[in-house]
Amino acid sequence: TSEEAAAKAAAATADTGGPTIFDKIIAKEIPSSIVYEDEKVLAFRDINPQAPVHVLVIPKVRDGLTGIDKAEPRHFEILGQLLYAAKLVAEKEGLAKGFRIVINNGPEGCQSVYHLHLHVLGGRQMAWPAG
Ligand code: IU
Repeated sequence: TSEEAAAKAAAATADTGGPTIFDKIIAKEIPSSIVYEDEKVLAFRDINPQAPVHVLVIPKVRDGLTGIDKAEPRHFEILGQLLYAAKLVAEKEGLAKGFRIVINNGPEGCQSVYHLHLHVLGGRQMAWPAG
């Protein structure tokens, strides 16, 4: 609904460059349901799932990537690793019929956590355009 969309927009916050809740998830100070992990990347279930499968894929080291808008050539490798990890997650979660990868950026993009993350959504029919 438009009310839900407005609530999501209101929840969007600004990029302060400070630590985020994801640092604690990476450090395992806050428990999360981990779906995939390697040296560089962590993937865990979103606490407020928007689809039967909703997994967040994040770099373990933020290195300035509060959002995709901060990407620089030095990030080329980790950006590829994140996208590849998202594909592995989709495979592992059995999303053979399709899925969606989303990056929200900035207030108008409804970003609420300023540590780059890919949303992997699936397990239901998606609509287009996204709200
Ligand atoms: P966004 O693209 O910045 O809006 O996505 C942030 C996501 O992080 C959002 O879907 C939240 O439900 C999710 N999340 C989480 O999984 N665990 C948390 O402790 C917090 C947010 I805070």
